Amino acid sequence: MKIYGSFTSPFVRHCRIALLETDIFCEFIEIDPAQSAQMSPTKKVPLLVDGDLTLTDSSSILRYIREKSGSPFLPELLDFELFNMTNTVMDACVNIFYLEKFDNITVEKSSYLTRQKARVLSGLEALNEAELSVQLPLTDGLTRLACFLDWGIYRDRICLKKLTNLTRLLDVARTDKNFIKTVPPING
Ligand SMILES: N[C@@H](CCC(=O)N[C@@H](CS)C(=O)NCC(=O)O)C(=O)O
Repeated sequence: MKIYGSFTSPFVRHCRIALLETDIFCEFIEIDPAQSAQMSPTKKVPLLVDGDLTLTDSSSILRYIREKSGSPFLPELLDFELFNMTNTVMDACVNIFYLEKFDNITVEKSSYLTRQKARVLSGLEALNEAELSVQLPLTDGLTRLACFLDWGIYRDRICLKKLTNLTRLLDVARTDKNFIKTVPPING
């Protein structure tokens, strides 16, 4: 089994954490955006290949990893909602990041990006107000959110100053050995 990705992507990080938690052997192959554009029809990472099976989204990859190790994937409705809402907010944030990085299009220059930014802010507030039961091991909904928060801070995209529940979640996640092992590299 091989997983293709980057060491900075929060979507890839969640898969790497799941692999470490389940002890499933999977070779990690680092690829850049040009390679992912060639290898995956979605032109995104992560990408998992296991024999004839190709999975192009972190959600299906996580389900495959969890089920292979005998655990259900996101069995609780509210944890599933947390996972999905985090994905929506994270996609918006990643979008803003890429447009700025590759095309120098900033939020101020685009009304759609202004909407994306508002989505990130209102999403973070709602996530902060959700009643999260934070303890290790984190559920997949909480792991998803922690990967997003850590990436957002790493890329200087979010501020958690007034978001105390999210700060607490990240503090707990940062004590987890697999979260620590998958921390994004400096200058990544
Ligand atoms: N829905 C996808 C999203 C993955 C994603 O957005 N990956 C980013 C890296 S963080 C990417 O490869 N982006 C490349 C691009 O947008 O061209 C998943 O969950 O796997």
